[in-house]
Amino acid sequence: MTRIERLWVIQTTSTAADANTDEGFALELKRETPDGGWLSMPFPDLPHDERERGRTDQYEFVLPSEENFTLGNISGSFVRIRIRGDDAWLPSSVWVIARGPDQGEFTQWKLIAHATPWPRGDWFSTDTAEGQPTRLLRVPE
Ligand SMILES: [Ca+2]
Ligand SMILES: [Ca+2]
Repeated sequence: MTRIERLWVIQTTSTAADANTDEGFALELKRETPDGGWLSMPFPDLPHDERERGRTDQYEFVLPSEENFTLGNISGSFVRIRIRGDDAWLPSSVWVIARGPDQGEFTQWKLIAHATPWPRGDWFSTDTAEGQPTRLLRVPE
């Protein structure tokens, strides 16, 4: 069982009107243990204006050492993005890639979500008239 050490989120903001935002976000992973709840990690701040229309942003997350998510079990059904405010955001694509410990050429990788195109009605917002505060990154059927 290979432990996930790092995750990357690569997301493009839609070009639709008002798709951009300056709100904060968290990446949340459902723990594999029963009643384990969700691990919530804030998206790091990048040194440019993030989530502008048409912009692609890439974020790296290092999982806390005490967390034990495994490459074999993770999927987009256990990963969600949370918005922290009511300036709604709409992506056009979201990719999530997980990596095990660095073992050189034997390092294990897994693509765990490739929601592209992102459903055009699936806005993020804490204002439920405009969207939902969290959305899973399930691959569309
Ligand atoms: Ca912005
Ligand atoms: Ca907006």
